[in-house]
Amino acid sequence: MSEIVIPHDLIDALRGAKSVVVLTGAGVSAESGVPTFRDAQTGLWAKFDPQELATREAFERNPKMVWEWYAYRRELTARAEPNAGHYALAELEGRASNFTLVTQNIDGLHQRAGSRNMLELHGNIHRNKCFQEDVRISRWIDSGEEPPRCPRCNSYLRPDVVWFGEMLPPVELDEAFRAAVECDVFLSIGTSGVVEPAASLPFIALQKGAIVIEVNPDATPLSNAATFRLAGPSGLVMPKLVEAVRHK
Ligand code: BJW
Repeated sequence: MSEIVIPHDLIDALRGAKSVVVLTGAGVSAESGVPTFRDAQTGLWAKFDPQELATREAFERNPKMVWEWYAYRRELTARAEPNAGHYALAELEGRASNFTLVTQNIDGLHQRAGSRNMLELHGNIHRNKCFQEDVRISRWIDSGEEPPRCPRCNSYLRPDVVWFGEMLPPVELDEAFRAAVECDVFLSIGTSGVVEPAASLPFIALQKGAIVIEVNPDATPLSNAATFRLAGPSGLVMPKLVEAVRHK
């Protein structure tokens, strides 16, 4: 990989920004050993398409299989540690006057790295809710059945994540759109940019005149439109970028 050079104009924009928004995706956790969503699944799950497991219909058809897929990923993310990219973002939050981290990730690694002003658009794998009533449930009786049953209505429990065809949490979504409209610098990091409505956020920021920076080793639908593209892994690029903002 060629050396990543951070342009001076980009550093100046970040240092002068009154409001910074960062959108993250699964690529940010790749260097923590969490597979990205669209990467080939590993081991037992290699033969399943994740896009066909992350739906209400899949859960209705085979609740035990979908629950076990999430149990496997919950354990994987619980064992993972935040990487240099997560820590760089937590530091950037401390340096920017008005900073919003919008994440599509459900793994909780940003929080563990110290990020605070965060919006989780697709939920969190470490929480559960009732499939029927959609209320969060944190305790239940473990009868050994999988999925476990809701202690209120006896329906199945499911992970508190957003599946295809489901609405995103409205408060977080509104706040993310408002932040994208108002920011002067927007970073899109480690996301393929194919899942709506999150994929629209950098384009809204661009339309409103923000500087948009993409960090991703691979090209995405945003790459040609972005003001700056840093083609490399976030665990390498983000510490460099924050270092450059720290001392110019
Ligand atoms: C690195 C790296 C390194 C690797 N460093 N980078 C408008 C048009 C068309 C369709 C729709 C639309 N509006 C809504 C839809 C339908 C649908 C949708 O968008 N479908 C598209 C796939 C076509 N959206 C929805 O259904 C959403 N709901 C909704 O809009 O409700 C209203 C509505 C419903 C129905 C119809 C119309 C309106 C809900 C979306 C929920 C997404 N949920 C998931 C699963 C969460 C739980 C789980 O994990 O199991 O969220 S899907 C999955 O994709 C997950 C992710 O958060 C999300 C985004 O993926 P992400 O993070 O970008 O990961 P990858 O794997 O795609 O990419 C990784 C990237 O990292 C790559 O680019 C790598 O290069 C890069 N990378 N290493 C930096 N080291």
